[in-house]
Amino acid sequence: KKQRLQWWQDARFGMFIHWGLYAVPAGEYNGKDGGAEWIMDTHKIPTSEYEKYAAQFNPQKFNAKEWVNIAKGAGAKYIVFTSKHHDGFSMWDSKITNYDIMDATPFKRDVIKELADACKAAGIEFGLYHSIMDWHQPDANPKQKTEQKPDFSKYREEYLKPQLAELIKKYDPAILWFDGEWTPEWTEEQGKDLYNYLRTLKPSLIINNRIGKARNSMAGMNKYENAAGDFGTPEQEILKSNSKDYWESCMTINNNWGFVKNDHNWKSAEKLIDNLIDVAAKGGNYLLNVGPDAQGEIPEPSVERLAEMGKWLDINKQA
Ligand code: FUL
Repeated sequence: KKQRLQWWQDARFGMFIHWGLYAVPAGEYNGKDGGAEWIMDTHKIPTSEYEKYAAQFNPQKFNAKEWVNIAKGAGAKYIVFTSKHHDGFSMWDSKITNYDIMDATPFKRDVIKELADACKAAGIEFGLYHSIMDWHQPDANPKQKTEQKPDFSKYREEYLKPQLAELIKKYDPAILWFDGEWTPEWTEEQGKDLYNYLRTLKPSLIINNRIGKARNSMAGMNKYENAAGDFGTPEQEILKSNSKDYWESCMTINNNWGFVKNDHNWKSAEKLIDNLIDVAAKGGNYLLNVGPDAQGEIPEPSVERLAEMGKWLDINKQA
């Protein structure tokens, strides 16, 4: 494990990207504020209603090279991009569903392919965030009011796993970053099985602890030993002291992960640099998030701050 995780630990700094259909409503539904990537749940938007955002998703300004340059300029050594968030929408050309960027949007470009290629060209490692919980798949959704009883094992075997195999085969990600593991049907045993399965598909894969059930809430480190996954995932917080376990703090630059047009609460560049130093000093990684808008652009305040972080890192490399 030490050898497998070496590059990741040395990297120290990554850029998280939350991008999906939720960039279209941008934190507002029927004149009411609230919810970013959670907007479907926040406003209890019915599936058939939420699906309509796909027809509006046409980010003409999307440019994978530009995003990767922003990450590289910031000093980030890897990117983690949302292949599928809780809303269930697939951001790549998936053969397993039509609820994806190629079949359901007028954009019809495989952004994961473009990002994976751009990362490769730039020498940046590429990772994918993938939600186990899925509000769109009837079989994954215990609350879904359909005639048929949801069959979670069907979702797991015939949808979740084939999609992950597809992602590995097509885009060769270095990291899989799971989430939504708290969905009630998911168990530690299923997490371990999935972990083993994915590592047989790609032995060098690095996988976070949210593939299993050991995460201790937002503090993110494991509640018990021998849990599934390779590293802990504190969310919006930094460990109080060094840990013998591998860990990565993920954090937003403003208040939200997904794009919210009224969220202007940007952390200062000083604060972000401070956080990076704090995390690195305690042996962790810092995964800093951006939420591109519906046009495909990373908000300018994020771009500015990331550039300042890069400048600071450059100066201190030479010192
Ligand atoms: C959380 C998710 O529910 C958020 O939407 C976000 O993706 C964050 C990184 O993880 O648990």
